[in-house]
Amino acid sequence: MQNGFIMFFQEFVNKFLGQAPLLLATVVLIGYLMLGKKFYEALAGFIKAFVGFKILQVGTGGLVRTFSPILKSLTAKFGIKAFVIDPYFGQTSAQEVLDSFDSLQYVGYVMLIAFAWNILLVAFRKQTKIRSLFITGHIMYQQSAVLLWALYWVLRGTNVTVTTPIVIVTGLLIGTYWSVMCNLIVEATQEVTDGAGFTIGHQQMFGAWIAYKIGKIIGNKEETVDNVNLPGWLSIFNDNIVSNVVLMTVFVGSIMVIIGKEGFEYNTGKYWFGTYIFETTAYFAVYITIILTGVRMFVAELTESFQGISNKILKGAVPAVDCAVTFGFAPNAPTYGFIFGFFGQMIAIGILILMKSPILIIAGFICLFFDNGTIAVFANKAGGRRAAAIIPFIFGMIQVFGSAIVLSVLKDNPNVIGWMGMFDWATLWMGTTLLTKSLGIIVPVGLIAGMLVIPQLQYKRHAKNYFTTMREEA
Ligand code: ASC
Repeated sequence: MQNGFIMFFQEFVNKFLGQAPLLLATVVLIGYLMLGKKFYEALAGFIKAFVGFKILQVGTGGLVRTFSPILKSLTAKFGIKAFVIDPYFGQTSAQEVLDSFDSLQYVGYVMLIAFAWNILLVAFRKQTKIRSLFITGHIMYQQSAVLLWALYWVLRGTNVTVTTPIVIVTGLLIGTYWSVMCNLIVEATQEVTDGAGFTIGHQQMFGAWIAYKIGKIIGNKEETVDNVNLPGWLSIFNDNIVSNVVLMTVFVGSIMVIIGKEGFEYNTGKYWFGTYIFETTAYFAVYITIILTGVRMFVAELTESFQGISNKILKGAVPAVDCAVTFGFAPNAPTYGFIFGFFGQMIAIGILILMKSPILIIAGFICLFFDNGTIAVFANKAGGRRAAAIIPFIFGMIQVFGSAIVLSVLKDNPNVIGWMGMFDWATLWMGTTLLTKSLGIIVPVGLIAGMLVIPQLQYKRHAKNYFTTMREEA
């Protein structure tokens, strides 16, 4: 009986709460019901949120499928054995390592503890000053898995199953990170989206906040990437589909040329190498358009229905959603981020090769595009084109070096094929993992307490607008 219940619970966690579209659609459903909508209206919201999220996933999946083989061929061509910095390579490593010690199921518990902790911190927001609830389901699962793997590995690192204290501490730590960091970026996101009422719940919240702060210093916000009114024929670049395709054909196309025809499997009866390159790189714009369509669809539902939840249990809470949602507010910025972050990463990888580093890093598309794309959106808002170029360039280098450092303590397991690479994971979580290895579980425990101070400081600075407009100016 008891076993049956535990099994059902595990099934529910894995096959429901661990499934981002279902989790989000359910949040929408509950929100609409709380708003007092008719059941069939709530159900319609559930369906649109689910389908919107699935469309988003078709877009992200398509991007990965298009670009992964190119990056892989690059590796194959130059005979490099290395780790990929991409969230799905990080997640795969985490799942395989944990599974080899029969501990994969604990990821679900970590996620539940973290989510419950986030809800609790928002419920007591008068005291905690935390206003935002992290609801990016697929990221919640991914981060729970990767952090559990990293902490477990440096704390135990032997063939024993994960212990309860590690599960609880990991859950509270990742939950604190969600709560504090998506709350930290509320004001900046409001500026970026002109008061759309949500915040970012992703992998570079700390990074986007830094980019926004530095952007103000190094650039001019008036010279935004989207205000580039190019002369004459160049005006075709004002259209983000056109500029995406042109830029991708030049950048990714050059890589494909360097790799050479033999590096790709394509139908030579149907394509010349040139048309194959053009079609492949044009898919970039195709998938971006799909992503934006999906995002708009589910975010529309989420934003409306979330008011239901926040009005009832979490009045005034701000939903924290996928970073791609900000892309629509500065359509050229992600391209800037991608290109300059790419240069930064390539230089850093070159330095690793020159230094004969035992760990080589391979660039991953998600990290290049979504991480630096988001960084560029925030940098652009605060400091325009200059910031949107310089900051992703530097962050690209940090992503490579930080990931190489953390992999130096995690690599000694055959299941490890990569690391997240995203900014917060190359900085904050890199440091936490290394410090935990030398000082023990006291580090994550101390970090929970330390991070909770941040919203208090934030509140002191913006007390007047903190719970109302959440904008920088009154
Ligand atoms: C990630 C991840 C994805 C993408 C997506 C971007 O970190 O795991 O699938 O970024 O969330 O929209």
